Amino acid sequence: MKDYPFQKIEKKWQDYWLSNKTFSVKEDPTVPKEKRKYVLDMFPYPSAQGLHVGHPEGYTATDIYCRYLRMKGYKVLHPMGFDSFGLPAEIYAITTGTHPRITTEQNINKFRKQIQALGFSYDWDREISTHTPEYYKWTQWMFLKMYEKGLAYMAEIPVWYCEELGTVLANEEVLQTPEGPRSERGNHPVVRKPLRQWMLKITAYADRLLEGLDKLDWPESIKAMQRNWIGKSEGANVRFKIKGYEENLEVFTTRPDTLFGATYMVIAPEHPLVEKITTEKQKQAVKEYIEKAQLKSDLERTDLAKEKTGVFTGAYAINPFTQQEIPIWISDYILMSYGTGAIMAVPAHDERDWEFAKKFNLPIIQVVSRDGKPQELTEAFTEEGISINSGQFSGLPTKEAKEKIISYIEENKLGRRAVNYRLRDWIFSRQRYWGEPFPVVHVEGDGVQAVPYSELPVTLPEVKSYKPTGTGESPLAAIKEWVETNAPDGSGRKAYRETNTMPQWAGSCWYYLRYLDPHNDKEFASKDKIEYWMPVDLYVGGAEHAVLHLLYARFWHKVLYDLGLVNTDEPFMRLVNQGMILGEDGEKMSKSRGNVVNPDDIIKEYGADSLRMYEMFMGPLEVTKPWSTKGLYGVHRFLTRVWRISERPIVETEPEKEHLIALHKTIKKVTNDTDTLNFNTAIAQMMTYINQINNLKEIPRKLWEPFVLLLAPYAPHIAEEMWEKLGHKESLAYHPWPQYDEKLTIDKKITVVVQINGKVRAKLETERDTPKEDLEKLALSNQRIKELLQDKTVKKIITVPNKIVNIVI
Ligand code: ANZ
Repeated sequence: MKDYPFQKIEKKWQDYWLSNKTFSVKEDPTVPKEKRKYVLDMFPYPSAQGLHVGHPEGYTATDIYCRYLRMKGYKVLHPMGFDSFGLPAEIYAITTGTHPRITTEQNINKFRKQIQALGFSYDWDREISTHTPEYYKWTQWMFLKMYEKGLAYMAEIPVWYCEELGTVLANEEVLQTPEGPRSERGNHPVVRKPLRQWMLKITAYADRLLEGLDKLDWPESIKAMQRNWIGKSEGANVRFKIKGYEENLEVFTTRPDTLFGATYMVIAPEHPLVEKITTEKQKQAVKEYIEKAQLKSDLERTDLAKEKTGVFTGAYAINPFTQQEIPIWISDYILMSYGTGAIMAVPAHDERDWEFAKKFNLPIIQVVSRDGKPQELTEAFTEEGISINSGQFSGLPTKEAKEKIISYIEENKLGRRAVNYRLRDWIFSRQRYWGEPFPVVHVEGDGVQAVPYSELPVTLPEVKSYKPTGTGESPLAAIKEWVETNAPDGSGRKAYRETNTMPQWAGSCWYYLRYLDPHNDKEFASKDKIEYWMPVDLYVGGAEHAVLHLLYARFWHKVLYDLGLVNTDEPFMRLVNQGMILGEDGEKMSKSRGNVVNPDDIIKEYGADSLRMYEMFMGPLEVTKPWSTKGLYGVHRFLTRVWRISERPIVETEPEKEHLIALHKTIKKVTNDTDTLNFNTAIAQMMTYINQINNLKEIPRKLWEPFVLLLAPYAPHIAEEMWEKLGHKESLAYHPWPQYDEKLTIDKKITVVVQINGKVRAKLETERDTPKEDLEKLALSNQRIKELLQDKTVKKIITVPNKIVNIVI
């Protein structure tokens, strides 16, 4: 099939687009807002491995959509860049001594080449990389804005620390294994360690991050994951007296209606009262228990399936509703980081409390039932129902009981209504070299001072060794000349630079804004340009970013919005997640399985157009699908057939009606499907069309030109080449999209049902408007009807044209 010279064609058009800047876009104020579109891809981390076949999937989808929109007359912003700070380059530097900037920039060059070899229509004048000082100057600038607003603060908190990697890891970067917690990267042991960290107060935005989801056109599954991650719970904080002590034990509960059933209390091993209230007799057991708990992760501790463990403190609390003395236990299923770090246990109505009570023989009192009557419980009854055994509140349905009890609690000063979020503040520092330095210094005897805006960026110094110091500090801590400086207030006092760096998420929180104005050295982006393009109309990327990146970026954007720096309070109006591409064997692609498909090889052998089109033809964009070499051949054969047709004589004669109908149906289907991102079915329709016209020896121009335009977003190189062969001097990139004639797309064939005595017995495929007599003849000659009528007499036939033939016997 060598007659389709894809290599030559693809190189030619890629060079053409680049040198003519075909896809660079300028703001034109005469274009109305609704005619502008911002279509964004999740920018890649430039890994040493280069592009994998998952990248072109999302990138092809947005490229098709952008090319289509341009032909529809839209002004389209479609940029690309690199998320170029990150751990792999630093780890590589530790072993080889090569500066992370050097490897990162090599990788970027490789990525750019690979991306360009796929013919994507990015505006390369807007390319950015998050590791450049011109970029991270603004990341630092935004951090200072947050610091000024009180949204960035320092805290000493227990974090996952990996000795081997020499860094703190986020919860999501830690795996629970039978050998204990391990780093996701490299499988090294990790431990809990209290360290001073920079934190961002994302919790202050919890409610708005929740509410904002309602107006977004995002997959429901992603919204659900964000809601769950934020985890809003409503209930009350209630104070219990501790027998023999001044202090109260405060708990958070979402079920204040079950207070009469609280038969014991449980506090977290880290709870500040543990030491105080533990009796002499229990000291040793408590100490041992706490040591064990420290080795577990939150996930492990709260795992429902896990066998409950615990230890009695020896102390008692007083249930403020029953006045009963109830024992205070310690258990690791209570997290110090949630609510108040203590609970009232209601074993009759909470699964974990039930298990715990069964194991340690604690009393179980039912206080809610389905019908207001007590029953024999064999497990916790966790549903809502009617309160029982609850004094004056008995007989109330759960919702009402909650409200009444909360009012009672507030009136009697036992506590107050409370809301809790699972969302925690964002640990925003890493003990690494290859990241954005914090623009702050620690002044001797005076704490933190911001570096003045005029001195930004605070650039990364050159270092000799990238190895972490092992004390939990970043390699930057070892560079005295950089660390030691003077206080920015001019007081002449000694100051030390912050040696932590920002996490990789920082740069990706706002990169979509820098594309708007990438060379501006006065602002991160001008107001006009933000106003012109924002918000992003379509954002495409992997579902693995469901919470972290997509939640962090939304938070960051809301902060900028509150500062009056952006014009919308949400950055990404519509989100689409491409499905994962699995190996030919149906397994996730991985080096160790040996099932990785390399896009470079495919491009070399079959061309970028074949790869693009194949990835779109595999199935709906959002679903997970396995690679199929056969499928790739199929698409390549299709493009070869298209190429061969383009080599036939083009004639100016009027096409046959049947071919015109085929064309207009194709225009209609490809238009609708491209508009709704249903690329696989659009391609199937183009294939049908090619089969329908393939037997023509000469091709009427009227049948060919529109097809070339329809194909262009999908296989732009071959389309441009064929367009040129048709005699056009200019790229088709901005040529108007073909129109269809609705009349030519209406199906002529219709289905008429045949009934016998009102029961449907057969269906006839006929031409629309077949005359009554012909319909009756057709019905009576139908095989099934003939059989059914064999020995019957037909009394009457009632026929409604285009609809029904009813035979009465
Ligand atoms: C009494 C009770 C009775 C509860 C009942 C539940 C059911 P969410 O929805 O996750 O917010 N809880 C409170 N703080 C906790 C902590 N630090 N660690 C572990 N568990 C904690 O759940 C809130 C419920 O989880 C609270 O309501 C509390 O148990 C428990 F029939 O209080 B409940």
